This record gives sequence, C-alpha cells and structure tokens, in this order.
Amino acid sequence: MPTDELILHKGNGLRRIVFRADSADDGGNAYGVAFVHEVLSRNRVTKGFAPMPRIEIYSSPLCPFCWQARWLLRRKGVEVHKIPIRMYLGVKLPTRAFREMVERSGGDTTVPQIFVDGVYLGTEEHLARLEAAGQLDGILSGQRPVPTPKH
Ligand SMILES: N[C@@H](CCC(=O)N[C@@H](CS)C(=O)NCC(=O)O)C(=O)O
Repeated sequence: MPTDELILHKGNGLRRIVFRADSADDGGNAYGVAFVHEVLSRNRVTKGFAPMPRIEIYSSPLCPFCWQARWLLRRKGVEVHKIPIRMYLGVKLPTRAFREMVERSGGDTTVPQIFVDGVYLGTEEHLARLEAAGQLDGILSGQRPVPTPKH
C-alpha cells in the first residue's frame, strides 16, 4: 500500500511532526499530506520546523553489513525506509528492487545501499566514514548536502 509521508523536525530531530496517510485508507486520500502541511504552515503551526530527509536503505536479511548500517541509523533516531533485497546463499534474486538498486547506485550490486532524499549516499562504509568525520548528523537532518561517495 503506497504511503504518503512527510516528517518535519526541529532541534535536530528531537521534536517531530509526522504526517502519514495510507492511500487506500479513505478511498483516495483526497488531500494528501502536502495539502495538510500547507494549511498548517499557512497558519504558522509548523513554524521553525523543517522537512526531514527521507532515508532509504536497500538491505537483505542475514547481512551483517546491513545490520551495521541500520544500527547506526537507528542510533541516530532517524526514520528509515527499508527496501528488501532477496538473497539466497549469497546470490541475489534479480527482482525489481534489486535492478532499481543497481541502477540508482551506479552499478553497485552489494547491500546495503543508502539514499538520502533520493541522493546516493553510498554503502555502510560511506556511512561509517561520514560518522567518523562528524558529518552524518548534519546530513541526516538535512542541514548538510549528501556528499558524492568516494571509493
Ligand atoms: N560494502 C561492502 C560489501 C558489503 C557486502 O559484501 N555485502 C554482502 C551482503 S552482507 C553482499 O552484498 N554480498 C553479495 C555480493 O557481493 O554480491 C564492500 O563494498 O566491500
């Protein structure tokens, strides 16, 4: 079921407003979260809040690198959208999600692959490197642009 979602935050994610609507809920979701957001911000209800980046991670079960990345993201308190990649005995099935991941990452067939607001951040190694450099919090809160992954 496609979900329409917008998360606003203030103070580095400590205060949040979450707008979420399942499209099938009301037989059409006539207004959508963007409309509700617009009405609230026109009335200054959301003053000082900024949209939180959407974080996507392509990940497989039984993948220690994926666990590592997801633990780090969970520790940061961010909402993560997991896109499952099926893998059996180390072999990935050529599902739509897999083909999409390879295309979006510029040809990387390994998991995990991480995206922030649709921009490619990289693998768990890039994530750990950004954390070590003290840049991850800024990126995850939308205050710092996502750097191009360096290999
Ligand atoms: N990001 C790491 C690798 C991560 C990794 O090896 N992931 C495993 C799953 S835990 C994987 O995708 N293996 C299958 C493959 O290499 O195609 C790297 O680039 O060296």
